[in-house]
Amino acid sequence: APLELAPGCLWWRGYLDRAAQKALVADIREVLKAAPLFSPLMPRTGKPFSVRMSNCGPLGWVSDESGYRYQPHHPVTGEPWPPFPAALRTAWDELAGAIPAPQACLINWYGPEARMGLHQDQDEQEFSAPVLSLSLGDTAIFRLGGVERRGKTCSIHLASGDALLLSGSSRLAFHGIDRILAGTSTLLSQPGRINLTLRRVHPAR
Ligand code: MD3
Ligand code: FE
Repeated sequence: APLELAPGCLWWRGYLDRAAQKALVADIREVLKAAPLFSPLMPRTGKPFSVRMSNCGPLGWVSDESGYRYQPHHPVTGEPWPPFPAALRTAWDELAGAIPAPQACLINWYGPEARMGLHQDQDEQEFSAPVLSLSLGDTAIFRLGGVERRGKTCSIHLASGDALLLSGSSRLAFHGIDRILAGTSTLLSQPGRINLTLRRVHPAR
């Protein structure tokens, strides 16, 4: 059974076993052959994020000097994003329940020094659908706050195989990755972490 970290924030530790984690990493490596990791740039400053990214599914999240958005093609190759691996749809169906299909899966690649500052996910037009996150590789120190930037926060260690579902009042909570604990997992052939976030971008009807 999951742990409820905050209203609407459910945490399944070890949701994927080691074999399922390995199979999913193999799926993601195939996706990345077709849609290579790119370095998104921050709007306005044009500074690169320390996290590299790619996507699969009909839509993908991108960022550059003109802003954040979802688009159907890779910003560098111009190719459509590869389809979702079947395992991602299975995880969505099991954990998010009988709700409209996800439209985007953002793939975040963290090297040992990468981090992600406290932010809200507000680039979707559908906030009533949950976001589902799956973690692979090295453990991350994840921080979850409230819907206001200055509110209290709590931290958990997100380990390889963990799933986190954000719905209800947690959907617009501030969150970030303070740091990666390099060397805590042997899943990937190098130090680092992959985070997958499955999202609905547009309302279903
Ligand atoms: C809480 N990713 O891609 S995953 C992101 O580990 C993002 O790469 C982090 O924040 C990562 O936007 C955190 C957990 C997560 C994902 C989406 C959320 C937590 C969230 C949306 C709302 C609230
Ligand atoms: Fe986020």
